[in-house]
Order: sequence, then structure tokens, then C-alpha cells
Amino acid sequence: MAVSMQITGMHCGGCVRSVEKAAQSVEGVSNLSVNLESGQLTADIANPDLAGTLKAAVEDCGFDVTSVTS
Ligand SMILES: [Cu+2]
Repeated sequence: MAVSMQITGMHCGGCVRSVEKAAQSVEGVSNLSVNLESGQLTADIANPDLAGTLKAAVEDCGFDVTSVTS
């Protein structure tokens, strides 16, 4: 299933890489894409519970997730 999140606090490519790294560390996440300009993360997740895990992983590296759509 697909999930998308709106992230605030990303200012540069380094921030994007931090978010990508955190998101990719969550097992069951694939086809990850993080866009700096829109602040949007999109990915496929293996089960619905991973949306919360993914949100927590992004927040743990210092960014705010303002919405999750799955
Ligand atoms: Cu940055």
C-alpha cells in the first residue's frame, strides 16, 4: 500500500538524506521518495502499521510530520 506524509523542517539536500536514511531503516518500506520543495515523502509499505513506524522514524531524526495519508 502507498503512504504519503507532509514533512516540515527540511531545508537542504542534507535534510532530505537524513529523512531518506531514517525512512529506509524501517523494514517493509520500499519505493521511497522524498521531495525537498514540496516536503512530501511517498513510499510503499508492506502493512498499514508501518505508517506509524515511518512517521516516528522521521520525527526521531528531528522533523515534524504534519499529515499522513495512506
Ligand atoms: Cu538541511
